[in-house]
Amino acid sequence: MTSSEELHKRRGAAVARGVGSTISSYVDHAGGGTITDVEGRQWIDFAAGIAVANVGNSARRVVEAVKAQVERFTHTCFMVAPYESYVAVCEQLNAITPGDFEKRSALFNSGAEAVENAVKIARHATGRPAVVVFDHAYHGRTNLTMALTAKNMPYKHRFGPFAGEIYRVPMSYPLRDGGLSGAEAAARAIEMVEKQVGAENVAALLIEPIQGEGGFVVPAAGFLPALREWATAAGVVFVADEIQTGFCRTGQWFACEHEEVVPDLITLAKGIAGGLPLAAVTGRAELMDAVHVGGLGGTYGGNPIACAAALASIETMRELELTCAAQRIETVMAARLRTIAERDPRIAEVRGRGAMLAVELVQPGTLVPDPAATAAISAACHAAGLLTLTCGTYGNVLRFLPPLVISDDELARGLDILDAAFG
Ligand code: PLZ
Repeated sequence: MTSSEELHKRRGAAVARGVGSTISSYVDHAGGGTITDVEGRQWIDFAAGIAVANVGNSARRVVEAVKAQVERFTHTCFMVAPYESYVAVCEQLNAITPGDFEKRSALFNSGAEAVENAVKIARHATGRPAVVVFDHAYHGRTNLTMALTAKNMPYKHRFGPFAGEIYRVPMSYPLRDGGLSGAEAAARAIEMVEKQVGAENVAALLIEPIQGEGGFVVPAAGFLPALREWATAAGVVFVADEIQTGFCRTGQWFACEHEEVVPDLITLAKGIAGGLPLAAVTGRAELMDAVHVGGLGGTYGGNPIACAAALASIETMRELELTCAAQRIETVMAARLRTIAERDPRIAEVRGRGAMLAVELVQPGTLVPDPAATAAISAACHAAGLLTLTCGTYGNVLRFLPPLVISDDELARGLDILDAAFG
C-alpha cells in the first residue's frame, strides 16, 4: 500500500493548498471509536469527522442500506423523478425535531447549503431582508454563509465582497462577557437589533444553540429562550443551526431541547446520514410552504444513497439510544477534564454538553487566550494516537467530539492520552 509520506507528496502536487488537514497520515479504515492509517497506526477518534460520524464509521445498518440502494438506483434527481426515501427522511425529520406543529422539510447536500436555504425561506416568507447573527458564529464557507460566519482567518480572508443585510450582535459567552445572565445578554443583543436594524426589517435570527467552530460556547441559561420570545413577538423567524449539535450529539436529539426552545426552522447536516453528504431545513409548514413550486432544490439534494444512509442512521440512533450514549460520554469525559483543569491553570473553563465538550486555554490567572499551548497539546495528542480538534475565535479551545458509539475502553484510552498531553 502507498505510504502516508508518498501520498502526502502526491497531494502536494495535486491538491489545492487551501484545503488543509489536521493530521498528515492517510486513512485506511475507521469504525467504532478509532481511525487506522495506511501504515496500520491507530488513532482514538475524538473528532468524528467534525461531529459527523455520530453512529460511527461504516455503521452496520448504514453500510447495508447504502449497498442496497446503490444496487437499485444511484440518482434520478428528486426534482425530475421522485422516490420514497426522500419523503421518508422528511417524515423522520419532521417527527424528531422540536415542535409539535405541522412541519415540512427540504433536503440539500451540505450544511452551508441548508443555511443558505433557511435564509431564502425566511426572507421569502416574511418579505423582510435582514438576518441577525452572533459573534463567534460559524455557518459555512459559501458566499452568503461566509457573511454569516464571524471569523476572518481562515474562512473569509480576501474572499469578499460578502452578501449584504447581515447584522452581527454579541453572543452570550459566560467566560468572557463579565458574567452577564442569559436574560441580560439577550437584552443587549435585542437592543442592538432594534436600534440598528429595526425588528420589522428582520427576516431571521440565526443561532447555533451551542457554537461549534466558534469555540463550543454554551450561552448562559435563559439566553436562547429570551431570543425565542423576542422573535415570536417581532415576527422574526427563529432559525437554529443544529448542524454540529444535532442528532444526539449533546445528549438530546437537538441542543435546543436542553432549554425547551422550539425553533421555527432548523438547519441540519453532519450527523444526519452516517457520513454521507446530506443536509436539511426542517420547520413550520407555513414558512416552508410559502416558497413557490420550483423555488427550492438542487441536482443532488436528497440523493437516494444519502437518504438511505440517513434512514439507517436515524434508526441506529434510536436502536442504540445514542442520546443516552452521549450523556454517558459526558459523565466520564467531563469528570476527567475537570480533574485535569484542577491541576492545570491554563484551563480557564471546561464546558459543553453531552459528547460535545471542550476546554478553553488561557495564560494562567488571566483571560488572555493561549492558542500556542492549545496547538501544542493538540499536536501532542496526535503524536500519541488521539485525534483532537481545536476551535474558537482565538484558536484556544480544544474540543472533543467522539463518535457516540465509542467503547468505554477507547474513551478511557483517549482520555489517558489527553491527560498525559497536558503534562
Ligand atoms: N453550521 C454550525 O458547524 C460546519 C466546518 C469545517 P458544511 N462545521 C465544520 C470547515 O472548516 O469547513 C458547519 C457548522 C455549523 C454550518 C456548517 C457548514 O456545514 O457541511 O461544512 O457546509
